[in-house]
Amino acid sequence: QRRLVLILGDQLTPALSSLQAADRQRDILVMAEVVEEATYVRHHKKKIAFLFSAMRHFAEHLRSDGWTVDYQTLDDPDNSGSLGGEIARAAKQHDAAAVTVTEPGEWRLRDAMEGWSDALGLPVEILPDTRFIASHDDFADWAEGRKQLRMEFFYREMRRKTGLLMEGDQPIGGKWNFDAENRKPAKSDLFMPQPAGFKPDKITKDVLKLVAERFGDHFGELGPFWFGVTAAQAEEALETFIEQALPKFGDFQDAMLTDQRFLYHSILSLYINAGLLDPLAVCRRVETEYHAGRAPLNAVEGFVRQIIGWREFVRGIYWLKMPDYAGENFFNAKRALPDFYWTAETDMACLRAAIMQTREEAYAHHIQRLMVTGNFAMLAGVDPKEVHEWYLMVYADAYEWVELPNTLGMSQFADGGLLGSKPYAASGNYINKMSDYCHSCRYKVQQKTGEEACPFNPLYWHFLERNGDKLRGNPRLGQVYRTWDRMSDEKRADYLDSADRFLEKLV
Ligand code: FAD
Ligand code: DLZ
Ligand code: SF4
Repeated sequence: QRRLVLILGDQLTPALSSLQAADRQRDILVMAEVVEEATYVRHHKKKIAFLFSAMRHFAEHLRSDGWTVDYQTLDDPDNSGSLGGEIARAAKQHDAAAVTVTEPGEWRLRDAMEGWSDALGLPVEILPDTRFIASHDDFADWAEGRKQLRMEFFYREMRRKTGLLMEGDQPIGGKWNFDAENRKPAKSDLFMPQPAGFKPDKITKDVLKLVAERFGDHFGELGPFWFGVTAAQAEEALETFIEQALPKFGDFQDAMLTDQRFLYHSILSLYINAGLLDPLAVCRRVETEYHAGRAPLNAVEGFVRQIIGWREFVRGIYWLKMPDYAGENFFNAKRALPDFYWTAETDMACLRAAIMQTREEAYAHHIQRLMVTGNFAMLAGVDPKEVHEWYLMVYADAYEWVELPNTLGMSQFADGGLLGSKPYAASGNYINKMSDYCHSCRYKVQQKTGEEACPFNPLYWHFLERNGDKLRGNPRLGQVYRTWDRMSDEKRADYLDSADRFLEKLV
């Protein structure tokens, strides 16, 4: 009996569990561009264009591979506007007996799918997403009975499970983690790597036109559009990264430079999350560079840890804790997201740079997300829900399963320390150490208080003081609070007053 197999926009791989379970002679694959997915948050234009083009290319690939694909474009007059509507239309049209889908990455859609079977009067089978190393049960088993969930211990399990960078049951190099070597500031030079860019083909050009017409008022620049949109192009991007940037990936992982948006990062998250690259295959490919002596251990281990450690870990937390997780607000922060997160119009050079490149590229690297835009929002007391929605909208790699724990947990500490042991709060000094932003800033990073002072400086103490009841008991903050307590009353008042003045003007 004929089945429909729904393939979502971030499931673009032939290895997908639903495709593995399907019969290419009998079954029909359904793919649909729908307004609901493009607007449940108003995604960056580049992100929508990337996904629609990648979806259209993948549909072509499937057809050439012998599959029947029912592909609904956004501008088709019959388009119902939602995935539920599209599957209902297709079920009727093709007289299907059942629906199969690989589990979606977001709780929202997973929850909606629970109602599909009743609505359609057909069985709907939801298969596990086998693109991950840890299944939901694996993670739940690991988490069971632990007071704290720490990435480092989970990561070691993933190293053992995959055998990546292992010598028997021991980590290569005698240590699991070389992060201490990965904190060097960078200097710009003429030979900085650039991520592989691709010229839009006819399919992409059609999509760009459609996105400009239909989503022209969404955040972000549509052009120049240089993302890869096929598995082959994503492979090329991987090889470019390996050749140009991987050897220094570790050393400069935390660095930031005004005129270097990509530094030694891979710019692969959008491809991995959409299915164009397989995460484990990427790690194995990168591991061969270490064995061939072309990349040092701190780079290769650091890269592998981001993928089999952090990426898997945040997904585990997401499915373990949703749906309540999205509503957490440990500090009870209520401020609206400042306007400059949309316009980049601010005198703070670090925020301006991070937001401008976000607008133009739908990309910022990890330390910009964590220590610039994230850190500022937490210090200023912005409502974590607004912060979360911003991150989900503006980055080409953003889906809730990976974005939410990173934003709400790691960057805003809104889960009260489930994901991290202390808030990533930092004053201007950290940004100055890791970047060149402060040279071109109107504010003075060395100045602690007053009109000219870097706003991060008073905001840092204001954050700690106003949340003292929640944070003073944290052993990792003991030293910081001792420093605060040792200051004169006058100095403390000066900090708090400077921060209040800044916050009063912040809209
Ligand atoms: P690289 O620095 O080259 O890292 C290599 C790969 O490791 C990435 O491609 C990615 O697949 C993985 N990775 C690295 N760090 C993480 C992490 N913390 N969590 C999960 N995977 C990681 N990543 C997303 O993929 N989608 C998001 O929506 C997202 N939102 C974030 C929001 C905040 C507030 C923060 C602090 C981080 C977020 N991250 C997110 C994690 C990280 O910033 C991005 O994965 C990374 O910047 C992507 O760029 P890259 O491919 O050049 O990464
Ligand atoms: C993000 C996105 C967008 C913008 N558009 C579509 C779409 O039109 N059709 C589709 O199947 N998927 C789209 N996606 C990806 C989904 O939002 C994603 O599959 C879910 O959020 C689950 O991760
Ligand atoms: Fe950012 Fe402060 Fe440096 Fe300006 S001085 S760039 S606001 S850290």
